[in-house]
Amino acid sequence: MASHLLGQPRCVLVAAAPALLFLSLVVPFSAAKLTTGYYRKSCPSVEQIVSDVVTNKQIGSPTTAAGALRLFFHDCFVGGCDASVLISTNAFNRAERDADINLSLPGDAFDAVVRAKTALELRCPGTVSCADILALATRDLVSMLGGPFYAVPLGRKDGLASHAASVEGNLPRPNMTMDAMIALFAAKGFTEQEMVALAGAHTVGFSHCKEFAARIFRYKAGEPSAFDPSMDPRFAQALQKACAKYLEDDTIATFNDVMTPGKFDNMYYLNLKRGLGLLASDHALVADRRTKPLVDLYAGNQSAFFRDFSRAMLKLGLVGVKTGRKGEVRRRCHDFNNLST
Ligand code: HEM
Ligand SMILES: *[C@@H]1O[C@H](CO)[C@@H](O)[C@H](O)[C@H]1NC(C)=O
Ligand SMILES: *[C@@H]1O[C@H](CO)[C@@H](O)[C@H](O)[C@H]1NC(C)=O
Ligand SMILES: CC(=O)N[C@H]1CO[C@H](CO)[C@@H](O)[C@@H]1O
Repeated sequence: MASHLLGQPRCVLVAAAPALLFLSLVVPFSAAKLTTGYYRKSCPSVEQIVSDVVTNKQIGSPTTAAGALRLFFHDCFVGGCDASVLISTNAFNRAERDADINLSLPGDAFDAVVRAKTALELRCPGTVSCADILALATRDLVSMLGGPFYAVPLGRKDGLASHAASVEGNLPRPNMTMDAMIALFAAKGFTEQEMVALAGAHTVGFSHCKEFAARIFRYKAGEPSAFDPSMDPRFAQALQKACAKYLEDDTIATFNDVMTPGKFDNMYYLNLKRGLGLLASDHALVADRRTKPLVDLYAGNQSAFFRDFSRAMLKLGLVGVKTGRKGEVRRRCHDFNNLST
């Protein structure tokens, strides 16, 4: 691996020094084979094509970007960044995307990848993996929202398995303790600092009411309107109003970042300090002494957030990557090439 391609001293260190690999067991050796120039000969315009397609998609459907970012995270944390999250359930297999937690993995983000794949199949058939498309699309969409633009090493193969049952235990839940959350990210090779930087993704997108209902309804037994006292009272009351009918209507959702919902910025961290964090897991970052200094850092310095978010996203994109014969380049992103697998 050429170190300049990653430009990431920490990742280079991990890849170049096998003795250190025990620190992050899930970044496999194969990840070192990814390069930004992977399709230089076989599909030189891949980045331009993906960028054109997803830019158009985002303009038409502004929820695409946050959806893609979450989709990428879920894909990488469940069995590696191998587009297994894109596989459709069929009569023989309940796929990853149909785990309960998928609620709201939104159609627009799937569609953005499918459209980019269609455009790429016309230009360079059978060449670019769906896993690489999702990684590129996510990067492009983050930067469209005002976030950082970072290099994306390529050469991921698409995975050969996708099971709903593999999801449990691999994704964080809003009601997890900080110990459990730190342990989950550590198991995927991420430090506390990287976890806090990645959580900054919640500066965009939505959450459904049931994900934070426990904070705003009956926080104290027998008191229907009691909310978590760590929340700004006006924020909590506004959420109670917005979510009043959430049990009858499970589509009701609210912005993760109430101040600048569609902008990728460091407002998420400023919100946490003001009691404007939406999920219990968001607020926990500012309440825990291990993570609070990092929240303070990113709240005070957007460049530091962008730098660390970019590095952590690059690392996220290497989790469990498959190369060579460990995977395939799918013809259609939602089906394995051999449909009977
Ligand atoms: C730290 C632990 C995390 C927890 C507990 C968590 C949990 C959640 C939950 C419950 C939602 C709302 C889903 C819904 O109701 O539709 C959500 C949304 C979202 N999450 Fe996370 N998440 C975490 C970390 C991350 C990371 C690391 C990323 C990406 C790098 C991410 C990206 C997103 C995005 C972009 C959305 C908005 C999706 C949309 O608008 O469609 N999250 N998260
Ligand atoms: C967290 O929520 C999930 C899903 O709603 C539930 O199954 C689990 O028991 C909860 N865990 C804790 C520690 O409350
Ligand atoms: C903010 O972070 C950047 C990037 O790490 C650093 O170069 C800069 O000095 C920091 N700014 C302040 C005011 O601390
Ligand atoms: C977007 C998506 O794939 N949603 C699915 C999530 O899982 C439920 C069943 O658990 C399906 O009905 C949805 O279609």
